[in-house]
Amino acid sequence: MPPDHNLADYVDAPTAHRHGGPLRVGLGGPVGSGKTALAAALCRTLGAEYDLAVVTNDIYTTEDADFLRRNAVLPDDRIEAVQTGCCPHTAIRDDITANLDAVELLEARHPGLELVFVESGGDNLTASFSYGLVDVQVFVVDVAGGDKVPRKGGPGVTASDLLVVNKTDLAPLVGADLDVMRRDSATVRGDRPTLLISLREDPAATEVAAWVREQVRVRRLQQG
Ligand SMILES: Nc1nc2c(ncn2[C@@H]2O[C@H](COP(=O)(O)OP(=O)(O)OP(=O)(O)O)[C@@H](O)[C@H]2O)c(=O)[nH]1
Ligand SMILES: [Mg+2]
Repeated sequence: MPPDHNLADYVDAPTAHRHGGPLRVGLGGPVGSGKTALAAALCRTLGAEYDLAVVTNDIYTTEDADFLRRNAVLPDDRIEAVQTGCCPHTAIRDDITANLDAVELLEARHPGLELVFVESGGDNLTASFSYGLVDVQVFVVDVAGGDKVPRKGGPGVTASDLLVVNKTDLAPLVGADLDVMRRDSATVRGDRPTLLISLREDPAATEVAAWVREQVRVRRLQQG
């Protein structure tokens, strides 16, 4: 790859919701940025509105699925864990078989399924989902990593359908300037949306839930 080439160019382009069945929403991002906390929040907020389910990816454990079950955000039979055993991005981009199997299992178990969240294992700024696995993808970074993160780019930051900058409550503690994060996100993402949130302060993830509702609405229109 030429050194000045943007990795985002290598992300396969969205194919206008090619899947039948539920809308599949990928939740990716660095380790600890709040992907599981966001999945839990979205399940709590949207669980009564949609027939929904979650797939979690962990490298060596089923920790995230166990967390969701423990917190009873959804009935157990709507939560599936994939143990990747390898780099998280491999299972969401290169060989997506295990994740597709998990989604299909959930679809078979719940024929009316409308919405599936697929949480990637925590990775780094180079991770992104194959659009063979998800219809839209959310990339979650956090304020604690420093306000330089958005301008460092990477396909998740630049090309995801929604960038979430989580843990804004920590900004004063780590000296992060939220205006810088907002400005740099807009610069690298163009028209793609970014939301700065704190799941600590808004455990319902109100704005992200509204974005997901809009994605479901668009999908229904496309499906006729
Ligand atoms: N202060 C603060 N902490 C948060 C917020 N959101 C999540 N956390 C905490 O951040 C830690 C990591 O959150 P997770 O949801 O497990 O992050 P993750 O991205 O799923 O982590 P991995 O799957 O291990 O990559 C947990 O201790 C959460 O309670 C937030 O908005 N503010
Ligand atoms: Mg997690």
